[in-house]
Amino acid sequence: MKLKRVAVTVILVVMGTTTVLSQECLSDSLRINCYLWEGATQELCEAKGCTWCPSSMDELAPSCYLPPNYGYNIDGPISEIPEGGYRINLKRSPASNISYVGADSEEISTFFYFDSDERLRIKITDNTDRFEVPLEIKPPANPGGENPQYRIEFTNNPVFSFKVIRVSSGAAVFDTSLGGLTFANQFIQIVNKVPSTNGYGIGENEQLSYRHDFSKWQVFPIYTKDDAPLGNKNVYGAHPTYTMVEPDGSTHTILFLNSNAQEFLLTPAPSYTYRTTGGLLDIYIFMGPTPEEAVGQYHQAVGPQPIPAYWSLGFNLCRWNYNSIGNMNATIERTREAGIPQDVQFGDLDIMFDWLTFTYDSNATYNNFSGLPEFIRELKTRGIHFIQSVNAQISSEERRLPWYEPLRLGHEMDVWVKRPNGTPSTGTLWPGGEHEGWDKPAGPGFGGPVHFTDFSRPSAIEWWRIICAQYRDVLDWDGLWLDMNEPASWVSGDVVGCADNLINHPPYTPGITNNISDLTICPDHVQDYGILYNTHSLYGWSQARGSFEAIKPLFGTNRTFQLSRSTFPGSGQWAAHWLGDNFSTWGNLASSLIGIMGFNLFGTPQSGVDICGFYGRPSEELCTRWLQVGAFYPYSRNHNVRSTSEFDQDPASWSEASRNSTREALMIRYTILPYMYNLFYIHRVRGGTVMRALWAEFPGDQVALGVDTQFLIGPAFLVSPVLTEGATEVEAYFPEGSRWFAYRNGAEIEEAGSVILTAPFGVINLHVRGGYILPTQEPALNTMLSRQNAFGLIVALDGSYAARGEMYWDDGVTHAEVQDEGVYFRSTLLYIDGNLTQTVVNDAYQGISGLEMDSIRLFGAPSIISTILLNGEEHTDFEIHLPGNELRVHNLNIPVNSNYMITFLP
Ligand code: MIG
Repeated sequence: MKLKRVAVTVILVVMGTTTVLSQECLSDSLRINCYLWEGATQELCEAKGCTWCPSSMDELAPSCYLPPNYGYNIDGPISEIPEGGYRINLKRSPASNISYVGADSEEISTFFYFDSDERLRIKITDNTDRFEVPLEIKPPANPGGENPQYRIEFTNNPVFSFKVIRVSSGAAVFDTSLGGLTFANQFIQIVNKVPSTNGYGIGENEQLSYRHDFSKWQVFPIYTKDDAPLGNKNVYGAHPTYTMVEPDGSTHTILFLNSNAQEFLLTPAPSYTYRTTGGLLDIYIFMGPTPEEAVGQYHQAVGPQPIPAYWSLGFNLCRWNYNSIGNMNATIERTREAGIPQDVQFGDLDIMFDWLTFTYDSNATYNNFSGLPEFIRELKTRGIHFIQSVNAQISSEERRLPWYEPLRLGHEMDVWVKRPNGTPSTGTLWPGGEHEGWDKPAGPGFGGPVHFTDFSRPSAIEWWRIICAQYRDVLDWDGLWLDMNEPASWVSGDVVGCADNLINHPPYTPGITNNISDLTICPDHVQDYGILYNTHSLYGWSQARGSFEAIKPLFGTNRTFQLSRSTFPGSGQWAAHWLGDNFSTWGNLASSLIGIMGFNLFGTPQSGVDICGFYGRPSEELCTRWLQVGAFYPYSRNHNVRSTSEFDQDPASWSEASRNSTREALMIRYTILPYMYNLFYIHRVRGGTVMRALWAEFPGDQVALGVDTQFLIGPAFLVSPVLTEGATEVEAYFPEGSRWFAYRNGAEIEEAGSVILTAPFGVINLHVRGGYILPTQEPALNTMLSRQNAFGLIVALDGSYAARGEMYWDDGVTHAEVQDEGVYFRSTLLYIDGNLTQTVVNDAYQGISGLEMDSIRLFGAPSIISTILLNGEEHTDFEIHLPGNELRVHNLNIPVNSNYMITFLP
């Protein structure tokens, strides 16, 4: 057997000063709630065996809390496990007979798996056959390892607890010494005292600050739900993961791989108290140590997003209720006439016949979409791609038969989620509802009956492939919009209700909206991979995966695109994400930054929100500001609710001043798209974010840790938007020790710290960070056109007048299985001592030949440049722009895929 790779220290702590004598009250911040329900009294509390003591200072702290002898004790010798690591068997402590909900496991085991130097897995289970999430966690990049960044310490006094310690600093990144470990059939709890309060992530919910607030005993509930993002409610996705910056700036990411209804409680200890209602504890710790490394290790484990189709990174237009091809076309036309780029057009419910998914209203029965197939083909010749929304809920009304193929074939191929008695689960949704002037009602019983596709069943994937192939023969869509996949329904449970049992009505429900069958399938209904009680929050994840597998072959060697509303760790492998039904408010504009940065942590970098807001009518000012910000979302789409009082909010529907603003912002997006594309390449091969907060680059900067009103695209492109009504300036933060240049004229920020920037109506502030080289391309009205244009570089120098960058390029369309086939171009770029060099690393994409690198913008040179040598020959076509002292070089005409050197002389 191999030698131990990780030192395990057993510390026998003699009951010391931290353990409180029986009559004293435990300080508020260290308490673990012992009575989970409302209305705790001394009587109820003590009857349970818990400790009662009214909280002294903090009104939110529990008065009824666990005594120190609650938990598990080590039982028998510690054994090594073959995968590398240790197993510790535990028995419930005889000193405490407290049980939260009953059915506690008397014997459990904690497994420490030393996956790699960067990655530790901790699994806690009662060794019975419990549900485990069917996500394949990828093996670590460097398995084993001899030099782990962590070590583990544990103690058995007064009960078992452990610490995962960062070797380099001594910080405990996971520390269970506050107690509280619980393993019951429908209630599992672990309390993790954390080393700082700089925590980010956990979702999906609307968070009003990016950095978590540990002072308010706040709960982040997790259970996928079709609900508008309004504060700490559980909404569409489930992401039990956070990233934390430690006191010395080292950063780790932790995943709690579990799909049951669950919650994180943030306490002032500070701790993340984690509770789930099933499955087991399967915890992955990614040690970083830089923020991008920690997050990147997480992405590599759950599976990163493939490099997106290039066109999907252009501007997307969508609206619910164009109601006719005429309106859809008018929007596209006015966008083009305004000189505003567009790469994608969406179709929503209104194109369908009677709201039946996989149809279109060919005879203009409800809405005039006859001729849609021809219209879509025509759009494509102009470089506009088409994406159509679909639902996994299929109308089950008898009257649809025999002609409605999704239902007929679905029955035949047996693809539905089932009731315990084997008949298909039935909820209700759009199809079958009235049409004229009818909006989504609040109560149950509206719409028509639907069955739910079981994407964990192979026959369902096959069925989906057949249905999608048939649909695509009719409408030549390029990708699918997977909506309502929480899964949503308009009845709670089933049209016949849910059985009264402990699965449908568990003893403890986390702080989710209403209950676990609210507007969705009954928890005791079944999919191939388990009961919905366990799999509910995996539904959208399984649809994205199954649908991707089904439709991928339809596109041959080409990439397709999926946009999924419900997500779970690993979803990024198959779908991009938008954050659902937001509101046209300034507040929602501001929280969009937090939401999208969160999804970049979660592994779906291609995320965005409905620009200008879904519900409600934005003012021109709000929509214009939002379009300026949305131009830099990794995924950029304008979308709008249907409404009885019809109104448009697409960019060309506003005044000329607004259109000018949008055009400029989106043209900048298209200009820097090669830089953004390279970030998606990096995400694919190493993991990491596309949109990130300043702390991701400056984790040691105390101010940067709290900034969530600005964001970075990659390491080098900073967006400082206006997020409040009427503002014409913004306060922006520029960290010490870095240089920043205004994107538009190269003017340097003179002093680091908080800076007031002017931001008149049409302007969004953009800065490029010194030390970086950004590949760019001349923009155009869509990427089909821009991809034929000349490339350029923005070279922004750091304090030692150096910069570096890289470029990835491929055809943007065929599958770029980068490691396997290598049909791509890649180069590194370096500026040092006045010499800019490109070194080609891989030159296997033929389509790049013929394209030129034409222009350079140089920011921050130490002195005015007077001579430029291109591969040794003098090049005279350049000028200096004052006051920014930006150097602009033109007409270089260098083949993009060549090794070159450009010398800049004073
Ligand atoms: O019941 O397809 O979030 O973007 O426009 C509403 C109609 C269904 C919800 C999506 C929204 C979409 C809408 N859908």
